[in-house]
Amino acid sequence: MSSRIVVLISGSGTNLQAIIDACKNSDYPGEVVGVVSNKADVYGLTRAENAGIANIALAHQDFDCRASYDQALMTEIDKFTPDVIVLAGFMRILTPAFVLHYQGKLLNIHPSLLPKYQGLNTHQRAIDAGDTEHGVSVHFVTEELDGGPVILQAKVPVFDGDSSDDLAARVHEQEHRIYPLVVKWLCQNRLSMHKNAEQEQAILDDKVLPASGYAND
Ligand code: NHR
Ligand code: GAR
Repeated sequence: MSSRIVVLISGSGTNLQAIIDACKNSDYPGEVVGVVSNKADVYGLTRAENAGIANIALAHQDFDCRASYDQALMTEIDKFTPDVIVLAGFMRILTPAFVLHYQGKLLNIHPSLLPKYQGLNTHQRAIDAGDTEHGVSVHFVTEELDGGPVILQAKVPVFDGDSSDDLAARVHEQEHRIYPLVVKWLCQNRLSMHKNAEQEQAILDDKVLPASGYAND
């Protein structure tokens, strides 16, 4: 049976598009049933519209605190009865109540080789540090910002003279390859998150994944 995917965005939605496109394949085990943005007038909402997918903007400015925003967000998301929730360039930090509600079903793509460069401006930070490699991580979302267990990473080189935009474009190509793949694993119920004594772990096909996820160089 096809899993119901809801995608949260704040921007242009190229990762959303990659997932929509993957779902067009008849073998893909999921379908995007709804898209929610915290910003109106972003191109990602147009992408949803063009694909005939239900979409809404829920502006965080209309709420007086994070808890009330997240409560409203949960209400909207739950109307879609989702199996999988995908953050794709969603730029609002989520409360513990939200994270708990979707525990084990909530994925994020973060543009760095976690645990490096949690938070924002990751491409510039990698350049400023003189790194020769950079990349992207797909991870389960937990209360700890960009701290949940990594499922899959992809690496890219950093070249001399790269601007932040150059590097972002190179990372984006890898994002569009790996995010539909990880979403597929979750849709197939091959992937889960478990807590052992100290920490959360990502499990794929009954194997505990190492800190850098299910691929080596
Ligand atoms: N929420 C939780 N609880 N845990 C995570 O791992 C999360 C999360 C919400 C979003 C994405 C994340 C990223 O991949 C993400 C992971 C936004 C910020 C941020 O500082 C940081 C990390 C991420 C997303 N947001 C500001 C805020 O005050 C607003 C910034 C803006 O609007 O431009 O929420 O990097
Ligand atoms: C992606 O590069 C994603 O990794 C990043 O935002 C971009 C969204 O692009 N996410 C974050 O920085 C989360 N804080 P998109 O809207 O074209 O998918």
